[in-house]
Amino acid sequence: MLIRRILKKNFSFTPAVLPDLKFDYGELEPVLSARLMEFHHAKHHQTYINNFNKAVEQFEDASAKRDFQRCQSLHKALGFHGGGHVNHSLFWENLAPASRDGGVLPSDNSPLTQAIVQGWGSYENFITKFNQRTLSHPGSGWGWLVMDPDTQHLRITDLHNQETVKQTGDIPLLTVDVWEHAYYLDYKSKRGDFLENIWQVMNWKTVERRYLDAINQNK
Ligand code: MN3
Repeated sequence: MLIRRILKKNFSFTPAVLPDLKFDYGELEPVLSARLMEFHHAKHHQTYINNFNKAVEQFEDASAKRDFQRCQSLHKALGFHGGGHVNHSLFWENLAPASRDGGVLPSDNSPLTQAIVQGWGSYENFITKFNQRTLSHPGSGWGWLVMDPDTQHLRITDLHNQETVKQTGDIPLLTVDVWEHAYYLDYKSKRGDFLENIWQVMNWKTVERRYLDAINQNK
C-alpha cells in the first residue's frame, strides 16, 4: 500500500489543457470563419487533449503495476493524441488577425528574411513552394517550415497525421494544418484555396521569434 502511494506520487501528472487563442474565433474572417475556428479549437483540439490525458493516465497506471507490455502498447495513442496537441498548439500561435499584424512580412533586415531569401529567393517563392508541397500531401497531415539544428538551414517538409517535428529532430518554425477538418467547413475540398488564403492571417512575428530562438540555442 505504501509502495503504491509512493509510486502514485512519483508519477503524478498535470493534465494538458486547451491553450487560449490570442484572438476571438471570428477575428480571422473572411479567411477562416468563426464557426470553423471554434469547431477546430474547442472540439478537435480538445478531443486530442482528452485522449492524450487518458493515455497518460493509462500509462501511469500500467507503469505503477509494472505492466511494461501495456506501457509499450500505449505508444501509438500517446504519439497520435500528444502530437495532435503539440501540433495544434504550434499552429494557433502561427495565426493572427489581419487587423493585428496577420500577413505582415518581417522587415528586409530581419535574420528570418535573410534566411528565406537565401533559401528561396523571396517570400513569394517560399510561399509558392510551401503551398505546392503541402497541397500534394496525401491525406491528413501538416505542412512545415523547419530549421535543421546542425546546419541551421531552413527546409519545407510535410508530415503525416499527427507526427511531430520533434520526432524528426528538426525545429518547428511555421506550420499549416491540412487535415480536412482544418478547412472543409469554409473551403469544401479546395485545399489549394485554403492554402492561398492562409498567408493573409500568418503571424510572421511568431515565425521570426522561433527562428531567432532556434539560432541562439544552436550556435
Ligand atoms: Mn486540426
